[in-house]
Amino acid sequence: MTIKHETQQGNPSATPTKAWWKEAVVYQVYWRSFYDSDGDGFGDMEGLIEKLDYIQGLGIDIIWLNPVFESPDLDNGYDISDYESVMPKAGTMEIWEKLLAEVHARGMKLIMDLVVNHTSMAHPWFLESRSSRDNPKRDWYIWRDGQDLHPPNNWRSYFTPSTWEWDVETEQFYFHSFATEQPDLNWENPELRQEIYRMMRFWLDKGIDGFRLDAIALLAKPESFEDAQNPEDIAYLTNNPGLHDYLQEMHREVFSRYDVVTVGETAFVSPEDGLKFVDEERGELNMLFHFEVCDEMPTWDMLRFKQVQRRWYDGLWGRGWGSQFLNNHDHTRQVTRYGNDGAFRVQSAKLLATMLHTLPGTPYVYQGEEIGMTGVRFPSINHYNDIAMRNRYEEEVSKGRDPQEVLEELQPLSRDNSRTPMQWNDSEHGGFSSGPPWIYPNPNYKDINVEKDGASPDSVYRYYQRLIALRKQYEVMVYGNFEELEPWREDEHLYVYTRTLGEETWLIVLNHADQPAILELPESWRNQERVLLLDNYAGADDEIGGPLQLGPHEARIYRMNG
Ligand code: TEU
Repeated sequence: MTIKHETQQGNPSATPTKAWWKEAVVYQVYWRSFYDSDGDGFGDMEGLIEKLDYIQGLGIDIIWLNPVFESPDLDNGYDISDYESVMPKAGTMEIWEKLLAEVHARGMKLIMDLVVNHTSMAHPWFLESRSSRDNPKRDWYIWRDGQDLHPPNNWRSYFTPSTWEWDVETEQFYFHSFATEQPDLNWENPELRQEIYRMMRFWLDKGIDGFRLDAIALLAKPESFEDAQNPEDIAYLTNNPGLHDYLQEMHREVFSRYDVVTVGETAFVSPEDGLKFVDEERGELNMLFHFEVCDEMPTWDMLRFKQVQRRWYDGLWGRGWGSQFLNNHDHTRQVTRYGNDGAFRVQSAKLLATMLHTLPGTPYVYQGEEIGMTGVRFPSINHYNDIAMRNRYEEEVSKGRDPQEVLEELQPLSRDNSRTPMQWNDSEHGGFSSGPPWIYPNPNYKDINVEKDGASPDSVYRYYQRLIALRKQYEVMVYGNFEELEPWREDEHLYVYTRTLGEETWLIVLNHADQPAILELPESWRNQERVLLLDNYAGADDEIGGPLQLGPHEARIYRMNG
């Protein structure tokens, strides 16, 4: 089979092909922070089973489970030491089987988070590989001679100043894109690839419904590891030649044989690159997470966000599929970073949700956003768990920088912001665990928790329920063409766009601001019959023919000529 490498732009006026995973809403469960069933301070799969009705109650279709494989847990499960067993912290294989059955019994699907760019250094494969230069698995990892004990090049990793670690046993460096304890697999080795494909089929044959593929754009490495001009710009770790050959082989050997969904975590991709991963003609992945917002937009910038949405809609629509998210286990909570987690927290949480669920692509709900959970500021580095943050803190302080200044610099984007325990009620530890949690809870759990949200007439959870129910009722929310209304294209606060499918037209109006706004619809829109399908102020609509008077962070969904 010839490898298809050519790719075109998307087709903005097309109607996409239909698929169950395009119509779905995904809920991400960072299980270690979700619910602890046995009081050991860690969330676990038994705890998740106890809360499945809560997730199903939202109208969720797919659960994305962060890694549960055996692991020393230095990077919270992203350092796998056995792909075919379960980390005792999370539970047992029997409990995993029960979880899968309970998810399916509720009509939901389960996708597993799988890390195949690297393993833990405790993985038996790596222990063999590092045991000697002529070990049969030596080439399953990436080993290079240095230059007079210096690393082969000047690349830095995501978590350390160098991607190379010296191994005294065999006197070579091994390559790691993340922590020293996470050696990269050598995807050039066909035997390694086949072993990964066999393992994937092992899990798919158990009945899972797909994979979230971790750091999947990093699989290929360059022929020669030349020095980077700017080692801080680590994009060189991604999208190297040969990547798509591996993904097309993976699709042929694994995904093509099952009715499953695959979503790639693809950092540093543009829409043009992205289409290579998800073009339905190419047989690679079904959808992707790009990071032109979460990696490159430190705080809210509406004009930049609009531009990113335009780029990706024009780049993928009609040919490939994308996702919508503004937080996950690596990125701080959206209402804090991109909304207003103070006076307008509830309205802002609902506005952001309305935006993500009405823009093109599959929406991903990260645990806790459905009750408007916020980021956190712990008082010292010792309160933080995230290996990425702790490594960076040490690196910066070792340069002689003021520790408090470094701490304050790293706090806003620390991954721990979104990893604090799920806040179920106002009892100790937020009802997450009967024992001290593995990570400090956000102190605001007394005010922000599932129980209190549920008792509120302004419940964020109930708003998500209504938003997700609309998706099931109206195909336009999934397959409708996207178009912004001209007068507000360059507005820094108002986001006004339509979704159109056949005769069905929706108008979405968002006022992303702490101030009210008055919106004069264009003549052609002003007098049209309309139905207010959803409004996060639950107020009456304005008179047809008159202006729309929007409160701070007000979001509305209209069905025009409804
Ligand atoms: O993250 C990969 C990674 O750090 C980057 O792709 C980053 O996520 C992206 O640029 C968005 O910020 C994955 C996991 O999500 C993360 O939790 C792990 O620590 C990491 O891989 C290593 O497995």
